[in-house]
Amino acid sequence: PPNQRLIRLDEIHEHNRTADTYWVFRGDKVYDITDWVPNHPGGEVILRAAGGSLEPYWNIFTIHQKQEVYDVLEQYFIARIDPRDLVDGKAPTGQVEDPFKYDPVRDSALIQHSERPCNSETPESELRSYITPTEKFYVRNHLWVPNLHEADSHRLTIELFDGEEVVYTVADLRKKFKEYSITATLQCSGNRRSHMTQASRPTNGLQWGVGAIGTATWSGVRLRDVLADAGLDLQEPDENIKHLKFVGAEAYGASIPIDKAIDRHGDVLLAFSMNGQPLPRDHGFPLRVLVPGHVAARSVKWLSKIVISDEESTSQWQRRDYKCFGPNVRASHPDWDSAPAIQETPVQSAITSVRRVQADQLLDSALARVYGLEEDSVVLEGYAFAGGGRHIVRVDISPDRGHTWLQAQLQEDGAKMGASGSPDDHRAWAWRQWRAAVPATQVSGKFCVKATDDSYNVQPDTFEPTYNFRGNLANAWHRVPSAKKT
Ligand code: MTE
Ligand code: MO
Repeated sequence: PPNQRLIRLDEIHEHNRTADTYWVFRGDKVYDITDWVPNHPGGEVILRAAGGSLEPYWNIFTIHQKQEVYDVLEQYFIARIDPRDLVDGKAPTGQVEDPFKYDPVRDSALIQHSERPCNSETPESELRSYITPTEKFYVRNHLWVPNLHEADSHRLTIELFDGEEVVYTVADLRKKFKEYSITATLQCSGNRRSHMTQASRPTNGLQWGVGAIGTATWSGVRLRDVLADAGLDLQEPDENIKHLKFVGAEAYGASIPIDKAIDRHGDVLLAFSMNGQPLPRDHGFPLRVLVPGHVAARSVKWLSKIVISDEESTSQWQRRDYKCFGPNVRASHPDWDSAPAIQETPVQSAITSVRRVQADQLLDSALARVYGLEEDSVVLEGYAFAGGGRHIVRVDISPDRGHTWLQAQLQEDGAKMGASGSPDDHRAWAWRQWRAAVPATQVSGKFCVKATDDSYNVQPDTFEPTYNFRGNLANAWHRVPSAKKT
């Protein structure tokens, strides 16, 4: 039978990532995974295992240790390993380099949800400044931080629709194109997921609080300028071009619709600095995409390749994880393709501080005047953010679980104008900070906050109607116990 073919380890090693066909082994079985690579939900990271054993990687990415994955692998079985190369019936797996070994040291003030990969949120105290301090900006890594240390020589490849490739170094980008700055909020799709879980049912994913969001001034070159230079006709792009795929150096990938990428008011940047400094390694050094108004998952860090395409990125982060299904849909049976990938995000708000202030200490007299306060009061602070460039027009606060409401004071809009440079085109790419105060005697039960954007989109009052098993886009009213002190 054909399955009796035996292969020596040396021959397997030759089918590594530099070869035309990729082989891997597990136990004493050999698989030719060449045809699987384009379909691998985690992208080309799978090539790290080519020519050797899958097992060390599956020990790092334990998500693979399930029947569904074993079944996929079995389809690519080609042979067994020659018994001369086996010890106790298995081939030696060898040592692999720890991919996390180049991860940077992080600020100890960040609230860590996982270490490898690093997922850490901004503490509430740091969410109250308009620009989030760079070292306190939340970090959301699906994999490791790639070992990139040279900014100038880092290469970005742009694959045009006909397959032709144009390469720019970061130094080329700086030299050739005008630099723009935009102030934009990045919000993870999972921000406030823990609130959905607590109010409704369990969700898959990191249980973020209010801090998987932050605002920075990003500088770089306009993506549309670079695309035009590379050869894309911005006025009349080929009608089959639908998406722009972004590939990160560590293997993460995502895409955005071509319209957003080439919109002169879309302000999509290839950014190399954050708050006036080179991007920190955790935030994409030396180059990241910044897609303002869209879920942060599309702002691909450590950008190494852009593909002009007729289809979305095939990564799991485009085709699976960042989608919302109905409240009834179970994690085990989603029809992944039935829901669109999240791009622009819905309106969001959160309370980041609740402070009781004595009548004689109403330090902020402006706030006391606005609200006519003369007695002991509670001062609330927070943020509100609308996706898609929509402005926040109002933030409502309830001191009594939603029975009565008052309007918060929106703090100054500290955003620099969009990359288009005209104040008339100023899209709201960044959050608004807000403050409110209520007499302590009016407080009963929980505080609630909800925001309204300039399309009159509002937040749902409870989580149940928008519950989804992935816990994405958790934006129901934020409720905070009135007893809580910050
Ligand atoms: N880009 C790469 N290359 N790898 C990643 O893991 N995570 C995405 C996005 N871009 C990610 C990435 C997600 S889900 C989010 S929320 C943001 O980066 C987080 O950006 P930050 O870590 O700079 O806050
Ligand atoms: Mo995210």
